[in-house]
Amino acid sequence: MSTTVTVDPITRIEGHLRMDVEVEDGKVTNAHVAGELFRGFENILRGRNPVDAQQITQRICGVCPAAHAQAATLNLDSAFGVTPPENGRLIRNLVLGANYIQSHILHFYHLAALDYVDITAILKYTGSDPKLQKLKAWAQAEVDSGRATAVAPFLPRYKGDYITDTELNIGAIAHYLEALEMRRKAHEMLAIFGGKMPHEIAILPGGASEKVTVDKIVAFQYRLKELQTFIDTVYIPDVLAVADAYKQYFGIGVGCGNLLAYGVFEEDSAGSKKLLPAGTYIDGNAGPFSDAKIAEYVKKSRYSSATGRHPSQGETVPDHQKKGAYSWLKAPRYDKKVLEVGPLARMAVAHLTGGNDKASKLVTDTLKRYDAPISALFSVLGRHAARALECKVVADRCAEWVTELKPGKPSHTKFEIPEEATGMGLTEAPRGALGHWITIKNKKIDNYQCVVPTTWNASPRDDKKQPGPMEQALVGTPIADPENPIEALRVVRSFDPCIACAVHMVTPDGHTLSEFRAV
Ligand code: NFE
Ligand code: MG
Repeated sequence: MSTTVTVDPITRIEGHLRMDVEVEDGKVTNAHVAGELFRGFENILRGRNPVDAQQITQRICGVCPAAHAQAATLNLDSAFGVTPPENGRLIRNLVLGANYIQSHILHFYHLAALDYVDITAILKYTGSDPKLQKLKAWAQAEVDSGRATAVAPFLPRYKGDYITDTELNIGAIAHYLEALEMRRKAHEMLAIFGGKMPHEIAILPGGASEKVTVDKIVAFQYRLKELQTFIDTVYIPDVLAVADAYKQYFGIGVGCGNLLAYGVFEEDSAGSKKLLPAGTYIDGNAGPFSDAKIAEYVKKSRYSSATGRHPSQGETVPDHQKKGAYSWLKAPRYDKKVLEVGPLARMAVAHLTGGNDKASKLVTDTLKRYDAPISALFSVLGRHAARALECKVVADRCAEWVTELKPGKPSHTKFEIPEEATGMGLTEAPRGALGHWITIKNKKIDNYQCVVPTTWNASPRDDKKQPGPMEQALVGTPIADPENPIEALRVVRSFDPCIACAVHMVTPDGHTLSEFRAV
């Protein structure tokens, strides 16, 4: 007999995601994931000055605004026919790189680790670290209060096979706190060249508005050095420690097995060479990427607009009562196939195409450590490992880019808004392939479309009934106790979903629809 397990909303991710899984004989046999909010940004952009897209699209999300700024700016660069000077290109890479570092650390420590680490171990702490003592005192007082909401947001939680070694748990909790500090430093690093975080203001069509000075270079460098040390000596070892304790998760959460990367971090002003290359991996073969093969399907999505459109021709007409539809996410497909995006896609494409030797060596060495075949990458642990290793690749390259900046040289090339033009901006957000498309008429935005990473990964079934990558990854997941589906949540969270990016809700008059508190 099968049981349907619903988790809505899934906590410790960005935004609202719902999961319905059917469990039979202790395994997931079918899965639906759904974005529960409408994101109307495409419609907000119509009729506005094209340059506003850089600012407005960043409001899609507070976690990855730098990626939206980058996609919008590349989109406008292509529509306006401008390219950035060297300083502009490097500043863009440093701003986006700082956001990658912050986002990957956020995901592992603050969104995913508590699926494995037993946070209640803090009550057993006997050491002298003042931060841990303070956390213990707070947790103890909360427990003693006996309130139903005590120790929120850490408790209540699903029961599960958490790490039992107290020392390992306490060490991980200490790193949880340290990671908060590290993220602050990464935000500061971004703000040095981006003006502020979130929603930076310095990346513009034609380059960047910040002037390069020696003090900014040094301010960036000393923070980055600390982050590099944290990545090498804390983050990567912690991911490997979780992998050592949960080796079975190299075989859980496999997914569609197809990967897509648009490529990211321009290594020349024309953008023809990227640090992490564009490419695909489909049905076991690595191949090139062509944007012409992208289309968004809406049969099961709450839109009445046309299905199967290339994003440059895309429409966003919401239809909340559409029959048979179950998600506010569209279903992007590549050549009609289901593809996963994200750090795993980027690192695997870099490895398989030989596009980045350092990434390739890190992937090979990690697989060797576990005596694992390349197929082991398609898993919960494969995604976590790829994210941590990518964080190192990006941080180490940022340390080189910052030394290539030239104080006193320009960061920006002038642009003019054309009467009519089309544009495309393809980049990679921390969570995967991100594309913006624009049509300009009378110097105003006539159409704007964003296809974001989580739209790919958490997409619903398409017109051919093919489930999305996350839906496919859930099938086969062993569930020890349907009342506590922690294993399925580990699969979902390994993708680092952000539904805030994938959808969004507004009312025309800005009224509050309802208020609630999740405990
Ligand atoms: Ni809201 Fe985003 C990233 C983008 S997500 S976090 O990374 O673009 O799908
Ligand atoms: Mg869209």
